[in-house]
This record gives sequence, C-alpha cells and structure tokens, in this order.
Amino acid sequence: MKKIIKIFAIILFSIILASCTAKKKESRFIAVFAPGILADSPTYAMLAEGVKQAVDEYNKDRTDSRTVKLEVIEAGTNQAEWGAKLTALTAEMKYSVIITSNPSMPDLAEPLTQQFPEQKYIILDAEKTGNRNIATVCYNQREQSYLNGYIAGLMSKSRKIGLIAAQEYPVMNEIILPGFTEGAKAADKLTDVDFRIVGNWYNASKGKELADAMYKTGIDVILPICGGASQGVITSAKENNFYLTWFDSNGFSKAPQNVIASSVIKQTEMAAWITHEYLADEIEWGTAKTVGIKEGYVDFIQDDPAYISNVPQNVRSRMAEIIEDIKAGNLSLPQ
Ligand code: RBF
Repeated sequence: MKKIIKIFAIILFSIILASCTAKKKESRFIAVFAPGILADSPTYAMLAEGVKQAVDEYNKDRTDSRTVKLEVIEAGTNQAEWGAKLTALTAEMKYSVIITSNPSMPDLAEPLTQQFPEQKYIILDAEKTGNRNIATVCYNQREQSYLNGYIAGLMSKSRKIGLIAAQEYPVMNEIILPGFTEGAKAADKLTDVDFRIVGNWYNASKGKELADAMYKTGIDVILPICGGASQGVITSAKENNFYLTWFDSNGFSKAPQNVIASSVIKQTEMAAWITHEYLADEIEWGTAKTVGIKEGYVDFIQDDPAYISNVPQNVRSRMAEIIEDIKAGNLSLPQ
C-alpha cells in the first residue's frame, strides 16, 4: 500500500512539475525595449528586426500554445523617462525577457533585478557582468571607429576631419572618438579631429548647423553618430560637397556621392542569434560577450558600388589590408 501511495505521489508530482514547465514555456513573451525611436537609429531598427526574425522562425513550426509572443516598445527620446518606462514594463511581469540595446541600459536594469528577481534582461551594445538576470553583448567599437578614422585620414585633403555625436557618453568619449582619432592619425599623423555635440538624437537642424560650421573651418570628412540629427549632416554634405563616413549600418545610399565608408555592426544577426539562444535556454546569464571583426559582427563594407566609385583603388587596397591585419591578429585594437 505504502509503495502504491509513493508511486502515486511521484506521478502526481511529475504531473504538477510538467504542467508548471509547460505553463512557463507557454507564457514566453519577449519585449524589445528600444531606448529611443527606431527611425534613423539603425542599432534599434536592427535590434527589433533581429528579434522578430528569430521569433518568427521559432514560431514557424509551432502551434498556438507553444508560440512565443513579441512586443516592441519605443521608449522615446526623453532619456529621463527611460527608467520609469523600464520599471513599468518590468512590473507588468508578463515578459519572460526584455531585450534592449545601448550602453546606458545595464544601470537602469540592474536595480530592477533586486525588486523583480524573475525578470531577465538581454542588453546588446553594452557591457555588464556578475548579475544572474542580465546578459550583455558589446561590439568592438574601437575597431569600428578606427576604420572610419583611417579612411577619413586617407581621403581628407585638408587634414581636418570631424565627428558629430548626439551626446557625450563613456563609450563615445573613451572608445569611439579615440578610435576614430587613432585611425586618422595612423593614416596621416598630421590629421586633426574636431568633435562636436548635437545635444540629442533627433535635431536635424542642429546637425546641419554644426556640419556647416565645421565645413567652414576646412573640415572635409565628417562622421555623424547622432540618430535623426544625422539627416542634417547629410544635407550639409550634399550642399557643401564634403565627404561622410557612416557608422553602424550601410549608409552609402543616403548620399551616394558623399559617403566614402560604412563600418557596420551586425546587430540584426546578433539580436537573432541571442534570441535563438534564449529560446533554447542557452544564455549564459551574468556574462558579457565582446565581438568584433574577427567574429564577423563588425564589418567594413567593401563591395558597395558607391564605395568603389567614390574611393580610389589605392585607398581601397590599403583599407582591405588593414581589415585583413585585424582579422589575422596583426593589428590588435582591443576595446
Ligand atoms: N544610438 C542611436 O542610434 N540612437 C539613439 O537614440 C541612441 N541613444 C543613445 C542614448 C544613450 C544614453 C547612449 C549611451 C547611447 C545611445 N545611442 C543611440 C548610441 C548607441 O548606443 C551607439 O553608441 C551608437 O549607435 C554607435 O554605435
């Protein structure tokens, strides 16, 4: 009799456990939290696209109860509201994971993991270790900015180039701007780099004003990293006929006569890959991954027709050599 009760208890326990697990799987709901707006911010558009691709693929062969739901939330350009918006999203307790992107996000997510110990966060373009609820991936932006700087240094006639950033933040001040400068000076040590700030990620008039002013000082190559404000920098480049180098996505089509380079991050692929990892329960929580050119997640576009027509063969060959040197480990640019 005792044995029967024991077997019965084991069966009952297994059923309860199985139903809990099923419930957990059933309720998988992913939120993409874009700290900003998707338009004109390639990193966020790629984030949403990559997660969506992975979710669609996962759901393809699954029926209702096992499919994963996805919601994309744009937190808007007022950064003061992001903390409250992330808190509200977390407090809904309906998302099994919140996937977001930018280096300021770990500081907003970290305190929430104390209050909501069930909530997981995947943060791209950021670095944070040691929290069991957070996994991060960051791109080697020293490599990315070095390549932009190098080609700007080779292509500038005035030896004056510029970077227009939306705002100052540690990755900008400690990695992107120094990498850009380092690349430019490696190409031509007499190159000067001017650095200007828009003050936000959307003001195109301010972007144009800054670019016009820089052009007047003799600057002939500009790298804009300022979201929607980059539209103004593009307008200025077309009007004044100076060069642009582009960051994060392929920008050649934005100004086919002016853009001489695009160094890209493969954020769509990374977002899709990490979402697959998450859905397969294979995320290493608490860890930070850094990926660059070698891993295939930072790249420099060499086959765009605008690159080939705007940039002379000798410069393209030099760029190809540098990229090969980085891949082969002959040029080390750790971030
Ligand atoms: N990049 C964008 O493309 N759009 C944005 O709205 C945006 N907002 C940001 C806000 C903060 C507080 C920080 C630290 C970075 C932001 N970035 C944004 C920059 C982004 O993380 C990355 O550094 C650049 O896109 C260059 O890869």
